[in-house]
Amino acid sequence: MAFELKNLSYKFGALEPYIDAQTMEIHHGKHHAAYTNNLNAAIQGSGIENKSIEEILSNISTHPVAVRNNGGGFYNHNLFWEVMAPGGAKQPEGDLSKAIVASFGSYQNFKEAFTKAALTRFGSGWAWLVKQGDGLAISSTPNQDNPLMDLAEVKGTPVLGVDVWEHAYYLKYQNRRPDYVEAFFNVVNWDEVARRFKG
Ligand code: MN3
Repeated sequence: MAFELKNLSYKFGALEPYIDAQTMEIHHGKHHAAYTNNLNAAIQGSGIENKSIEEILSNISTHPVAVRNNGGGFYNHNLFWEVMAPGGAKQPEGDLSKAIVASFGSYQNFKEAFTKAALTRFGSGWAWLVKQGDGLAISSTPNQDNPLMDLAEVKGTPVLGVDVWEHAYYLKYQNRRPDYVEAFFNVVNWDEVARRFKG
């Protein structure tokens, strides 16, 4: 069973004006599609075709770099599309909100720390909110690495991630990564983040 590129659950333009339709269309239809196709090519005949993506990532140090790059790209973008939704900003609620306050002191502190992780990632990569037991941590990873990987510095289950590759924002924001990350907070789907936190 090959890995498949899922359609978005909303239209490419649904996250306007924060993330533009053309960026979404290229990001999903070209970049994510390429990671998916290249992952399938990389695992063909390797004996791991029937493993889940999570299982593959948990042993990623034993696989070729093409599996690391494209398996990460496949997983990370699946998460990214789902932790965004149209309809305006909502803040985290319930157990997730309590965990954010317990781990970072306040929602505002969390937002500042997450933003800093996104802005200080040199070159291409991701910033993450990571579940570790009942608690939460913030990290960033280079390229298409993520916290599920056995070689990640900060390991755990990613519950929120922001793509800071230039392809995620350059058409609308050019070099202004801070503006893009600030805009991202307007489209976070906190219900989905809470679902992932609950596990
Ligand atoms: Mn991307």
